[in-house]
Amino acid sequence: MSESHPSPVQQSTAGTSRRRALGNFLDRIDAWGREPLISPRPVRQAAPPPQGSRPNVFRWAVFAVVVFGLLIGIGALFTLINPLMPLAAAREATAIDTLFNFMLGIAAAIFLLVQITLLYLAIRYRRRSGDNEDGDPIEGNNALEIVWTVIPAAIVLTLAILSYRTFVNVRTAGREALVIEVTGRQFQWQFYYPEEDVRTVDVLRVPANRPINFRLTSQDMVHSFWVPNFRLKRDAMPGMITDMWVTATAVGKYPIVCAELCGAGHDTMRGSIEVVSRTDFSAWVEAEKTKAVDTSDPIAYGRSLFVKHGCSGCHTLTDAKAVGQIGPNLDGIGSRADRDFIHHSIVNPNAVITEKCPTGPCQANLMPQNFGQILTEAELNALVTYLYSQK
Ligand code: HEC
Ligand SMILES: [Cu+2]
Repeated sequence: MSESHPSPVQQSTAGTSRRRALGNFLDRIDAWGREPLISPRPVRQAAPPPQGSRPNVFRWAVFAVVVFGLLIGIGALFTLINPLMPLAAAREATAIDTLFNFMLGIAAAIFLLVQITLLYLAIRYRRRSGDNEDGDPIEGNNALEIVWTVIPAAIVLTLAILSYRTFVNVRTAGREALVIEVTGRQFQWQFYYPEEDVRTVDVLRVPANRPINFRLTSQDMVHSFWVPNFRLKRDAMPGMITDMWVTATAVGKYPIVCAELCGAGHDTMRGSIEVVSRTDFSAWVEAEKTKAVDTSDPIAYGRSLFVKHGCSGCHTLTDAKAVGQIGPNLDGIGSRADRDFIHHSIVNPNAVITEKCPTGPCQANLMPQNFGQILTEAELNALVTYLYSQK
C-alpha cells in the first residue's frame, strides 16, 4: 500500500485531538501488523526500509485467531444466558439448544469479526485530502485463499456431524414409552392415552423423565403440534400418523401451539402440557379412570360431553366455563331455540346458518359436520337436553 498520503497530524489542522488520537492508534496497529516476523538479515538491514512494505500475513493471522477466539467466547457466553428462549423443559430441548447455541456463537463471532475488520479498514484506508492515487493492484494471495477455504469447510463439516448426531438423538425411540395419541381438529387438540384409556381435550398431563411417544394425526386438515419448551414441532395430517419422541425433564406447565394456519380459529388452537412427577401422574390416571361420568343426570352428562367433544373450543357457554369465540354464544340457547332446532344444529350444522358469531357473521362449514356419526343417540340426547336447559 502506498504511503504517499500526508500524515494525519499534518493534514488535520482543524481536526480535534481525539480524532488524532484515534488516527495514531490505528496507525500503530497498522505498523505492528507490518513488522517482519523474523528480524531481517544484516545485509538487508543496511538497506533503507522498503517503500510500501507488505503486511505481515502471519502476524495478522495470529491476531485474527486471538480476536476470533475472544469473540467466540463472548458469543458462547451470550448464548448460555440467552434470554430470548423459553425454558428448556426436555432432554431433546437441551440437545437442540446446545447445537443452536453453537451455530449462533459461530455466526455471531464471524459477524463481529467481519464488521470490526470492515470498520477498521474503512477508517484506516479512508481517502485523505490530496490523495488521488488508485490502490495497488492485487494479484491474489494463496495463504489467504487457503485460510478462507479451510476454516469454513471445517465449520460446515463440524456442524453437519453435530446436526446429524442431534437429529438421531431426538428421533430415537425411548424404552417403556408412554404412548399418547394426538388428534388435531379445528380448533383443538384431542388426546388419548391408549394404555391408560384416558381422554382429555387441550390439556395434556405427562410424567417427567419418562420417554413419551406422541402419535399425531388430524381429523380435517394439516395442523402442527408444537411445544416451544420442548423445541419440537411435528405436522398432524389427516389419513396418516406421524410420531414425535420426547422426554420431559422440568416439572411445570407449558403451552401447546398449533403452528400451521388451519382456518379462522387457528390462533385459538392452543392447549397446555403439564409435566408432573411420576407419582403425581399415576395418581392422576387413577383419578381419571375412576371418575365415572354420571350418565343418569343428563345435565351433568351433557355438560361433560360439551367439553369432551370440543364444543367448548368454539362456543361460549358460561355454565360449562366455555369461552370459545368461533361459533355463536350459546348462553340462553334454551330460551331462543327448541329441542329440535338444537338437535339439527348439532347433526346438520349447515342446514341453518346462525347469523351472529362473536367475530362477525357466522360461516358455514366451520362447525364439524360429523357429530351425527361421532355421538351416540344417548350422548346426543344428553347434549340437547343440557343445551335446552340453558335458559
Ligand atoms: C370448529 C368450531 C365448532 C365446534 C367444534 C362446534 N361448533 Fe357449534 N357452531 C359453530 C359455528 C361456526 C356455528 C354457526 C354456523 C352454523 O349455524 O352452522 C355453530 C352453531 C351451533 C349451534 C346453533 C347456535 C344458534 O345460536 O343457532 C349449536 C346449537 C351448536 N353449534 C352446538 C354445538 C355443539 C353441541 C358442539 C359440540 C358437540 C359444537 N357446536 C361444536 C362452530 C363450532
Ligand atoms: Cu391447527
